[in-house]
Amino acid sequence: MKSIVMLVFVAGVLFGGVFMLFGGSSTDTTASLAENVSVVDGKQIVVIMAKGKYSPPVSVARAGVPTVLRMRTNGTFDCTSALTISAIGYQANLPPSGVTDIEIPPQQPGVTIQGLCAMGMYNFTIKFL
Ligand SMILES: [Cu+2]
Repeated sequence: MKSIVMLVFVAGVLFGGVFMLFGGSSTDTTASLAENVSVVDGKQIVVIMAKGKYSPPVSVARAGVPTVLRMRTNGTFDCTSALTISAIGYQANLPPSGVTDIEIPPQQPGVTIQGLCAMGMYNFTIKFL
């Protein structure tokens, strides 16, 4: 009788462990990342378009890996091209059309980085999970 109780207990721990293992690992796969976030050669690339607004306005990225913020412009003559990201001390004017890569060092989980236009009207955020 004692051994049956023990067996049920062991089985419970095993199932619980397996459930936690799979439950835990599924949360950090690329499936949970936004469409504009990809991982290339261990670096994650977050693509954001600047034109009249920043899109997408919110991105979810992975914490703990080096990140490239890839700003795209295409006939952008509004102030979204004057970009400030104070968390990393970045401030620059993006070209009217083109691609600007901005390096973001690995971030802690839970950190949100915000990009802001020169006049503070438009912004985007990247949440690191
Ligand atoms: Cu602005």
